[in-house]
Amino acid sequence: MSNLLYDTLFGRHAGSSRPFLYLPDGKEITYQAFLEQATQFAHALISFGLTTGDRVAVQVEKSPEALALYAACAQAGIVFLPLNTAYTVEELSYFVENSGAALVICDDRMLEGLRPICSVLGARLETMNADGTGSFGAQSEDKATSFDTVSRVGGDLAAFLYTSGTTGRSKGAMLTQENLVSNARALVEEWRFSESDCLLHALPIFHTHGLFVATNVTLMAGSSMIFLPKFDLNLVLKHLPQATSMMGVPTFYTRLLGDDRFTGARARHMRLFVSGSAPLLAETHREFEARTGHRILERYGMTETNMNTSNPYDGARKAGTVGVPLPGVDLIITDPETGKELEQGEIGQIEVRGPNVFKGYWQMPEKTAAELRDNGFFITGDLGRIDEDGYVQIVGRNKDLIISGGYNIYPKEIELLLDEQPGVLESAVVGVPHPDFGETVLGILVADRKDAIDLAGIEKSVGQSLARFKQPRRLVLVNELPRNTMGKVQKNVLREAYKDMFASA
Ligand code: MLC
Ligand code: AMP
Repeated sequence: MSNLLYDTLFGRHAGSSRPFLYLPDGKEITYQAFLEQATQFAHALISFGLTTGDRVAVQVEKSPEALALYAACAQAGIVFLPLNTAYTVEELSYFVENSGAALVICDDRMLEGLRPICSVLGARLETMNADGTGSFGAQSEDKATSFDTVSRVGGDLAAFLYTSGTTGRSKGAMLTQENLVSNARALVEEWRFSESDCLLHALPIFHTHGLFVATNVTLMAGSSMIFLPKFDLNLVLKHLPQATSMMGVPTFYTRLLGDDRFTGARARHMRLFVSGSAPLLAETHREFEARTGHRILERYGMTETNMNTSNPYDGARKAGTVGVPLPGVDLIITDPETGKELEQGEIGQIEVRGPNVFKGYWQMPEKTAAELRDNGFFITGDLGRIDEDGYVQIVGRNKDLIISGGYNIYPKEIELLLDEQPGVLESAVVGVPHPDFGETVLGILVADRKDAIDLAGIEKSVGQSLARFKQPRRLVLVNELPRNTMGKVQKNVLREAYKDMFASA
């Protein structure tokens, strides 16, 4: 049976004794061993009664087994739904319910919290821990290592990735097999990946960057990865000499530059450093080149579209730009009011079209229609311009979004929660510059003057509901929020007023 995603990324390596993953404890996993485990997992999924198109929600630590689950879903025609390990039970409940997941796989530490929700929603619950142990693996051990791959074509769904929205409700971006395969193919060519590459992988695998960029590129090229559980500076420095390439968010690069052990000698042998998910400061770009002789290759993408543009491998890598559209991707700049295409050089909203663009938001036809035009262009919500050489510059966002260390945070979700807290009349959440995370979350509160306001209590309560990375790093009390004549909160005024708050954090 043919299955575009499985055959192209995984099945082609059947029987290969080449290394796929190098783990920090010295263990090596060959492509063949990886695929055998994935196949056993595919059998387990089917034995639970899951069928083509069912969703599997997965909140597990980064591990080879977690990756094998992705392969298993591809092979069994099941939609893979990875979730940030920082999400609280409250946050997870929404994803499980909204996606209608038939199976939830979590770490032991989340089991008790998720049990009641899964029971109400009728979802099966299994566990998988960072070391691969857990009920899911235990039920897969005795399964066969061959499997009749479920037939799937390019337009069929491969994965859901949830992305927050300006209304505070997350949307499930439906990604097809063709979205993933076409993008991996383009990136392998553009970035010249081959079997001789070894990628230092320190990103999480529940987002586009670590899963569909880093991992899919490796699989497509048949190269290998040094698979670190997370970005740990010591481990990254230790393993860099064995790698040929690395992909990261800007925080990875500023952290490396902040460490004297990251010398030119340690990086010189590398072939490629890629940055994305958040703006890379031109200053970081220059400092990196001065230290290592390498120009970081910056690219631009998003959950709904995978990668859209990239600086060239061979040509000029321009600091402060995200390069040119990838082959097959159309990118235009339009007037946010009229939607009309603007002249080259003018600033407007970035729209993209191509085989990389998702199918829409799960069960949200109005939101899909608002962002995905009939002619196939997706309105990214980013503001930019195209320079005289055809390079795209991102100059801002047309959406109220904070990007902290590469994670997207929608202020609305946090404001809704802050507004519910005792003593709070209203709130505004803004992103302010942060030396490590690029931007960080600041909560500005107005007291209702009826109840006493307890900032520590609010922090605690918010901490129970929201993942740590979304929690305001600080709460500030003000008499009133600045508003324009229409009564709209002037977030730009707040951002300006507090821009130096974390300058020396
Ligand atoms: C962790 N914390 C964060 C955070 N990550 N806070 C704000 N922003 C973040 N990004 C919190 C933790 O809860 C903890 O809180 C403290 O910071 C330290 O936790 P840690 O586990 O030690 O994490 P740390 O090493 O600091 O993590 C930072 C990071 C990580 C930058 C290494 O966030 C990361 O790997 N980011 C990559 C995100 C990513 O993959 N994005 C791609 C999205 S896809 P406390 O209280 O203990 O301090 C996409 C499309 C595209 O955008 O174009 O790629
Ligand atoms: P996400 O929804 O998590 O996939 O994040 C996508 C958003 O990250 C984009 O819409 C951009 O705002 C931002 N982004 C990704 N890559 C870059 C980049 N290289 N420079 C600036 N912003 C970026």
